[in-house]
Amino acid sequence: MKKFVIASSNEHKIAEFKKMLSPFNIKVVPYKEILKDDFEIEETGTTFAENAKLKAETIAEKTKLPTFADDSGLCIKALNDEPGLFSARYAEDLGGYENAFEKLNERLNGKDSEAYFICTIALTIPNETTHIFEGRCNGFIVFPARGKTGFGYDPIFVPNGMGRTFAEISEEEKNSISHRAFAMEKLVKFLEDEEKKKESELKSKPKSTSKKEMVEEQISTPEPQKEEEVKKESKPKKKPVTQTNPMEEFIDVDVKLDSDENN
Ligand code: ITT
Repeated sequence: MKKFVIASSNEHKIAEFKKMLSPFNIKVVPYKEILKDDFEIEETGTTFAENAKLKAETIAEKTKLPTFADDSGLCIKALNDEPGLFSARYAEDLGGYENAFEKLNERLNGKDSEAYFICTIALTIPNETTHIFEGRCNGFIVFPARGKTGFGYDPIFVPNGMGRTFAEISEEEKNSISHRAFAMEKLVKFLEDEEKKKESELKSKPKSTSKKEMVEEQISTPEPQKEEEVKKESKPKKKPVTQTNPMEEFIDVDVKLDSDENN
């Protein structure tokens, strides 16, 4: 079982990620379960990727564990992609989602309601590069709001080809077509590719050819000792200290990130 810390305080997002990643044997641990000090990460970025990176890197720095974060939002084309990056704050400032729906209805005033949800995930492995994965779900906005499942803007968003809002479909259905699911799919593929790369590197590695390995071999096979020398060794040898890596279960996949194509 691999474990990743999630740098999010949004319980709905955390629940979606947990469900999406469990079939891949990946456990998602909210950062608040690990870090005792209660603090919020200020989202000062100007893009979804910047904010996701900021969240993942801040928590990875504090926990020293592989961490991912999602920055997401609803973009309405006729409103210059608003509320977009400020989706959470837009609803907060208006006193909740019901008020935000009302405001958006007023602003759209019957205009074309083409929209999309976007999700950008940043994955940070401590001391390595941060990788970015993006997913989108295209659809349109409907009023009045419909449905009870999901969260946030789900009751006013109808994904293309669905006919029902994100809040009218099951969690499983949403998790198979959502912006978050598409971004997560890319992340999982990346992990699988890294694992395959690592396996084939191990297989193709020639046995004991490098200088380093020859030296190591010499160190591990010392000259046989003379009988007298063996007798002189009266002191018992110290027990070898076996070191365990506290991060082992978190880095079950030893992700080697030496390039960042998505950045
Ligand atoms: P964290 O930063 O702690 O993860 P947050 O909710 O503040 O939580 P964001 O800054 O990424 O996260 O804001 C995302 C907002 O976009 C979210 O609060 C909703 O308003 C909206 N949103 C994103 N994905 C959504 C989804 O699947 N369904 C409905 N609304 C969504």
